[in-house]
Amino acid sequence: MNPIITAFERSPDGGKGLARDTRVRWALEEVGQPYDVRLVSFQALKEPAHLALTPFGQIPTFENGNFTLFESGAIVLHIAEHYEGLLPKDSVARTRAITWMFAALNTVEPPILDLVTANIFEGDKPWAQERTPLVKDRIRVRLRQLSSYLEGADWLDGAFSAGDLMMVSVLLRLRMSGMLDEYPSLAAYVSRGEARPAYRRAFAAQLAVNAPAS
Ligand SMILES: N[C@@H](CCC(=O)N[C@@H](CS)C(=O)NCC(=O)O)C(=O)O
Repeated sequence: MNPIITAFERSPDGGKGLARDTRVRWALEEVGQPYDVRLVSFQALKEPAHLALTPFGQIPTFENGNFTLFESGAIVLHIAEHYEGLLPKDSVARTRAITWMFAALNTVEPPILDLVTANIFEGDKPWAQERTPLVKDRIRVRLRQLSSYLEGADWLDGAFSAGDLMMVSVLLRLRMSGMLDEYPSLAAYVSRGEARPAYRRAFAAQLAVNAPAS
């Protein structure tokens, strides 16, 4: 039986691939593991059947028989550890790749999420216009650091890994803001991720749900 992941029945981004099921789909595609998807409405997210999978009532979740997981980072790590292709075999290199997953989720993603909050959820608040430039500056600090770390390398630490998968997924959230284009090497890094056949299949699969061809 295939693992089952959950995704929005209708993603607020209309199929831009920003909902976090895309990173899980991408990981499964990279390792060549077929999967099934259970689509969940916003209402169903907060109902007991889904809350039994995650106390936070969010997507994505992952089920494999009786084994269940939530949190996109934990799910991608699980996939990377159980199937070949997303983590190096050498234990030091493996730990470094996992470190990059944490860096993506814990150091780079938070200010990017702040921008989403500032623009979408607090856009009508009186402080929004003053706050947005501050949030953008905090993002730029991370982009500058990451860009100088990459120094033209294709991937963060040698071969493509789950660390890159997570970092590219996080950076993609900035595409609409135009901020990535301020850092051409990062924009190119993200484009390399998007060009991977596994990413393209993952993107197409979520798009088929959210913007089905007429
Ligand atoms: N830290 C969690 C965040 C999950 C999350 O925020 N999911 C969003 C979609 S990308 C969601 O379900 N939002 C609906 C809600 O929170 O009610 C993860 O990485 O999986």
